[in-house]
Amino acid sequence: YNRRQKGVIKMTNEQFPDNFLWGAATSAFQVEGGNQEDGKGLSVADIRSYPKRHQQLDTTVSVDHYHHWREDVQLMKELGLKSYRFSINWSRIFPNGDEVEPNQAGLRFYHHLIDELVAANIEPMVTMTHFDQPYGLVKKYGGWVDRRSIADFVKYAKWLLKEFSPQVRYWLTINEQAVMVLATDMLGIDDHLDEHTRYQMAYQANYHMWLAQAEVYKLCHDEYPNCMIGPAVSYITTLPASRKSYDMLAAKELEDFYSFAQMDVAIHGVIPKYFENELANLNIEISTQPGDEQVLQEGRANYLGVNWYCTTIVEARRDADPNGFIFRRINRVIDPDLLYTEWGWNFDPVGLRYGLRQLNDRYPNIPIAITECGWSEREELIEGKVHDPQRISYLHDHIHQMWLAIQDGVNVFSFNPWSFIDLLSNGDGMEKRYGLVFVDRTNFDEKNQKRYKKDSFYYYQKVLQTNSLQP
Ligand code: BGP
Repeated sequence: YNRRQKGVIKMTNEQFPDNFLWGAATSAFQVEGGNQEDGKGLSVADIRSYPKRHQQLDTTVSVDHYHHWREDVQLMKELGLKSYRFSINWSRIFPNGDEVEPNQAGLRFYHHLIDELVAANIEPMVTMTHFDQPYGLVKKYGGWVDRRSIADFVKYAKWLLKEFSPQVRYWLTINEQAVMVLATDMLGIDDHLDEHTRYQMAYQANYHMWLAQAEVYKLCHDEYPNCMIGPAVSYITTLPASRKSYDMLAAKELEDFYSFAQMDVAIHGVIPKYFENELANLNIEISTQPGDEQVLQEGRANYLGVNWYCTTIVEARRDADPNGFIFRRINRVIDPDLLYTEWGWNFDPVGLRYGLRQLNDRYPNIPIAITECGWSEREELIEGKVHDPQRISYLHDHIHQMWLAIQDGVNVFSFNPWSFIDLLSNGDGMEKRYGLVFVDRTNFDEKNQKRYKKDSFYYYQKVLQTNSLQP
């Protein structure tokens, strides 16, 4: 593909607010390894089958952050991070998910990590679960699909808040719920079931996740009023392929269903009618209990974690059944003017500003942390160096658009590139890299996992040092 270099941007004095939280992000199963050490149980992420060609790649070692955490925090310090977004591995704390008491060795690991971060003046931003429900709960009752999962998550969240809240002020409950619901095996649902059954189960799970989070939001506000808590939502800003009303409606319907439903429930505490209509199109019925509406209403997030990578462009399929599922009513369109990664994710920084403006219109002045934002490449080490100009360009242009959005009045207080360090991609293992730090291993060769700073590390370091965008 055509490698686009940095866009021509008219520079103004792009200074960021003094207390802006410059971070970087990872998640537990993607970096830690040590997936059965110190009493850890297996999680859905650990057992989930990777695509066939990556069968030998698993979470046993990942990039071995479990044994390199001190060195990794040193690198964060050198980078100048003000915050670090990571997740706690649920099954390190509750190995099977249903224990009454937590695994002390699991708590200890995160105490050490958090102490080290705080000592380095790095504010921890912690995700409670990032695709990693304990597999024990899936075996016991089907995981999130079963209503008992609510109590097991709330118990876990209570422990986390109690143990870590003095040091951790920023909490994210569940990472990218909408992604798990669509890729149903991420919830531990058997791939062999027919599609209707899988979706029926997945949207029931989605409902339980909403209730569980609402309980945790309320608990957190009541007992830890200094904390901020919200979901980490996958926000794919969705653009119409043309100005025709049907294409614009198709884009809106997809964006509403996939991204805004998640945020509407977290912020407004009500399940939107447009979401229920889509489930009706799928012939899905959600089983509920009296009092659920009140739980959703009483437990709401006080900030939004937004995972933002790219836009998607869609057109309406005008021959489709108007009462069919939204994904059958649209086609995805490729814009020949945009650069795409090898995996089909575009480079469309203005889409970030547009998306942030939409969020602010919908939830006026809501505090927003961009909890993921990044560019993937295949990369290798050449004479101890990794040159990643496209990632630098991506960071530059997205930080620029975020700055413009802040000037527009959007309340963005934190930015976290995905990812701090190379890690297992969800579908492509080590082939698809996002890190500011390179890790020397490949899918099938663990090597020594030695760390190397990429060019983008030094670029981002300058932004953090000056608290402003570097031309
Ligand atoms: C988000 C996830 C991350 C991360 C990222 C990149 O959906 O929250 O866990 O993996 O996307 O996706 P991928 O790994 O598929 O490239």
